[in-house]
Amino acid sequence: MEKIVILTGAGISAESGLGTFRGAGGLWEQYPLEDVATPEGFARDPVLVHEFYNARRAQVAAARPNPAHRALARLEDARAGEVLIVTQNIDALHEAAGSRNVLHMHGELSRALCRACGARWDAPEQMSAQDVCPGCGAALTRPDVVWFGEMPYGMDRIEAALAGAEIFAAIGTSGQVWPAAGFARLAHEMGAHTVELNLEPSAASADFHEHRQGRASEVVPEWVAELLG
Ligand code: BV8
Repeated sequence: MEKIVILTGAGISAESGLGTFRGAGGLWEQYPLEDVATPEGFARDPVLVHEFYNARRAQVAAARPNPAHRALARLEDARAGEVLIVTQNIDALHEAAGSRNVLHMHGELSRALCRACGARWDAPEQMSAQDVCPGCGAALTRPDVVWFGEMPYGMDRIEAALAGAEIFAAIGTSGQVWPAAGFARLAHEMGAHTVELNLEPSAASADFHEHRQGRASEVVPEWVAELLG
């Protein structure tokens, strides 16, 4: 199991130009969460939901990793096999920065899923309700992201990694979405040193031994430089 488990949220991608969810002008203000990030919302209006994710897919296509993503890739290179990134983000900026051991617990914008047969494939830039599954031909495709009320991906793998972690860090997450919001407490209870790197305190701040306040593009490279001594 990896010694360093890092949970990332929208805040690590903010300086790459991608919106966060709960800050001023956050994504959920423009689009009510119930309408675009729940299975019910998708059933009600698949056109609106595809529009929402098509807009984000276009935004992500223009985004580049920032120094925070790159610092985590350096950490993984220096500590081979010892770093796991569990990201709540559905962008691929960790991979673009060179990280390899990345688990997308809320799915990926770049992937599509068939609701009929469960097939997964690389999503086109723009998805529509008329798309058909390359596997079974059903016109029942959806973005391969985890909506509210759906089970996040990789939970067994995540819980095993938290149990063995020596260090647990959370970067750029507000600690308001479960079960990710409970990871710090779990890691803390199982003996890990817990570090929160964020612009401001989060809802989970009490679960962390250490806090490094500032923008990810500054505090994450500093933290990694210290770890690599
Ligand atoms: C589930 C994908 C159960 C789509 C998303 C208790 C236990 C279990 C579940 C629940 C529970 N209580 C409530 C629930 C239900 C629900 C939930 O948590 N609701 C909340 C709103 C109360 N949870 C779920 O439904 C989850 N599923 O639990 O299933 C189950 C059990 C059995 C069987 C079936 C199911 C699924 C949740 C996943 C939802 N999908 N996204 C998409 O992206 O469109 S969640 C969405 O919000 C994002 O993925 C993101 O992960 C998540 C959290 O947002 P953050 O990443 O934290 O971003 P946010 O904007 O909130 O904060 C940004 C932070 O960055 C801030 O702190 C800010 O200060 C900081 N920041 C900003 N700029 C910078 C910065 N930091 C550093 N530098 C900067 N420059």
